[in-house]
Amino acid sequence: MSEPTDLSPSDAAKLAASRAAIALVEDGMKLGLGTGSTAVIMVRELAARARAEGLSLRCAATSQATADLASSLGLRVEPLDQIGWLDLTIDGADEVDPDLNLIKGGGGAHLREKIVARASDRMVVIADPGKVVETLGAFHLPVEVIQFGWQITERLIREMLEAQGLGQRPILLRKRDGQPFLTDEGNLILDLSLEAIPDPARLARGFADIPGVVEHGLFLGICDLAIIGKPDGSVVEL
Ligand code: ABF
Repeated sequence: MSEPTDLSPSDAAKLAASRAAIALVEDGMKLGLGTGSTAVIMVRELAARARAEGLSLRCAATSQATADLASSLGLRVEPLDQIGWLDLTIDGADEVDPDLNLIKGGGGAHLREKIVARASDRMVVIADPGKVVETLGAFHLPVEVIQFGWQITERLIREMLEAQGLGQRPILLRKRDGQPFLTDEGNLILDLSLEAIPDPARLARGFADIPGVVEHGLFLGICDLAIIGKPDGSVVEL
């Protein structure tokens, strides 16, 4: 793989994490490919390694954007159901805590990301040091909701947060170019500014009781390994 020049410290860290994760890939593997800027770097590196070593890989993508990128680089991308169970998924995250719990969904792809991650023997997160936190919640928590009755769903979320002592926090309907952002599944996203999530498992159970919630960005007990890259090219594993 050629050495990129002029990388920002953050991109150098993402590259280091990507390369360490890609070292886990073996010929014949079925892979889940994440979404986001770290995943873009990882997919580029993966494609370069697959080309250089003639690896035979089958990939399921967590978003249309990743599917398009991976295909354009020569990786074999197939529908998840066609591949079946995956050996390894490599994805980015918005926050990682010391127990490997995550917030994901800043890119709006957490529904597919969670399905793909749960369909994998191993889920590895790649991130730069800015993603590591003691307590989840400084990053907004994305909640994907169906369009039908979304304002009722928002109200039920507010009531649930209130009941859990997390009330009175801003909830924003995500927009892009002034229009409601639609996920790959055609749903809306509500971004919750919670500041801190003292009991992520309790919050996840709260979302499970609200019918219009399709999926939230808390990934609890799903990640097996987090590889944190540093700008100097080294990595730390959590
Ligand atoms: C996806 O991309 C997400 O779930 C997460 O929100 C985001 C991380 O993006 P980046 O790598 O650009 O920080 O994996």
